[in-house]
Amino acid sequence: MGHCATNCGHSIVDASWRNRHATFTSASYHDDMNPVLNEEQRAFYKENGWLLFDDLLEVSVPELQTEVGEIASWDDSGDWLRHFEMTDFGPKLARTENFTPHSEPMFQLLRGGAISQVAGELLGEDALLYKEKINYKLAGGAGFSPHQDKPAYPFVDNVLSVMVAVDDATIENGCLYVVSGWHHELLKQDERGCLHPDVVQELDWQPAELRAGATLFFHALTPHRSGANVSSRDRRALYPTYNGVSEGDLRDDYYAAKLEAFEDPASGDRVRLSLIGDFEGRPV
Ligand SMILES: O=C(O)CCC(=O)C(=O)O
Repeated sequence: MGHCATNCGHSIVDASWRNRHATFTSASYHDDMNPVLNEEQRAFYKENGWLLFDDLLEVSVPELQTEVGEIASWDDSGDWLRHFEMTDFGPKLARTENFTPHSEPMFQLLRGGAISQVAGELLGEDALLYKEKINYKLAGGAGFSPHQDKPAYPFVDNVLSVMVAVDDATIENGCLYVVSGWHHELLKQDERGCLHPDVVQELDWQPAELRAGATLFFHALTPHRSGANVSSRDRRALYPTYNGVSEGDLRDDYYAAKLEAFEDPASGDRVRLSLIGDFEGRPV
């Protein structure tokens, strides 16, 4: 996954083992002079609320998978967040958040590369990394109820979500389903902050089966959902979220708000991963 800036010959993956507790703090912005998107791609996103790239990443799929495996092995000794779910096969890791300050490969991939460049072009201004998560959806892992992301993102309006497929995502292992062209307003919600059943049944849900390494950009108002992983293969996915620079760097505010909300332990049949109740997994 690239090499050290000093050109010392060590891969950054190796360096990240040594620097696990180092923090990476600077942000980088997009390059106005060298846009990635053409007019057709911009128009497609504007009309549909999503845009897919098969081959945008600067890293190979094995490199991406190695770093995600490394992050999954972290314990609770840092300020990253880990969430677990109960499955028919026992407790499993469901999500890690706030890992770019501790993973140089992820820091470079999500804050300085083509993903943040395209995010900036779609936002219409420089993109700041608002938050990042890995949803593991290991074999037996639960799905996500139909929702729009926007209600889960306080403090920001010009915001978009991205999914990077770490493993192939299929209908059987719980790929996303998205609705095209419904990204212009907040739709009617239920008591969990997810889409109301009346709305859900009206929408045209299309599966987004993605090859590992594919990158899907989608508007924070684009309705989406996903099924459980009923296969025997894991379906890991990386989700960075970006906001426009004019709203400021609100990452610390977001994580403070999340920690405060999570001080009140959730009760009921669902484990909480987010500021809305979209995750259908069971508490451990
Ligand atoms: O990873 C998935 O299956 C869906 C995730 C999702 O919709 C979310 O985290 O908001």
